[in-house]
Amino acid sequence: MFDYQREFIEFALQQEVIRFGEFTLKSGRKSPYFFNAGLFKTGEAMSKLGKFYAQALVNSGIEFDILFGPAYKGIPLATATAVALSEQHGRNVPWCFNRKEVKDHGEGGNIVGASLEGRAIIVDDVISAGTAVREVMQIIEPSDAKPAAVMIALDRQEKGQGELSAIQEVERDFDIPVISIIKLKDLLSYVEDEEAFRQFAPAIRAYREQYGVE
Ligand code: OMP
Repeated sequence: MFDYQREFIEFALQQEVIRFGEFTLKSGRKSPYFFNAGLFKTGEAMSKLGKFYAQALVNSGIEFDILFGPAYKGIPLATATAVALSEQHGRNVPWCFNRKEVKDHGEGGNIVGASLEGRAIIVDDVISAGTAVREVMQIIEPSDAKPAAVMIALDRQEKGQGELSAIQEVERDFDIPVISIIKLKDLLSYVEDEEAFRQFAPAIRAYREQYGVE
């Protein structure tokens, strides 16, 4: 695990974005941990978060032209990443997002911000079973953009529709990489290392036995 990944876990725990307990996921799976990106809820938190996304994106070496933030949760994430790319990495990258409701007056259309074209990075929060990211691909398909990668904060390393991980299925079906700031394995090794969190490790390991993939 890199230093910035450990820092990210500590930051997310401090903001209560990562919590332990019993949570029912979108997929119906019952998880002993949950990552709620909506709880990065101050200016300072968003500023830091954008830096983590931008760092992971730059480290990936992937070439891209535009950031796309799918509504709703992807919108502030793409915004914060674009700001950090400009301020920290000297890269002035266009960004845009979709409306969930199609607008038929005013400027019309359902994309706001830069026009959606070129190699697009889809900036989102979490992939579990991969349903949300498939919906995003359908939004991009009719545009002039081509997905270059999906960028998320947490890869839960779970099975998708079959035996592969949801991420492997996305990589296979859309022929693009998925970049994450951290993966479940990083979170688990952090929890195992830290006295204060070690109590949560057995439930996470049991969950990984049931739904996880390597
Ligand atoms: P999948 O569509 O199954 O990949 O789940 C991804 C979505 O689930 C995310 O976009 C979130 O809305 C939600 N989610 C979280 O935000 N955090 C988690 O730790 C787990 C989930 C989830 O429900 O799987």
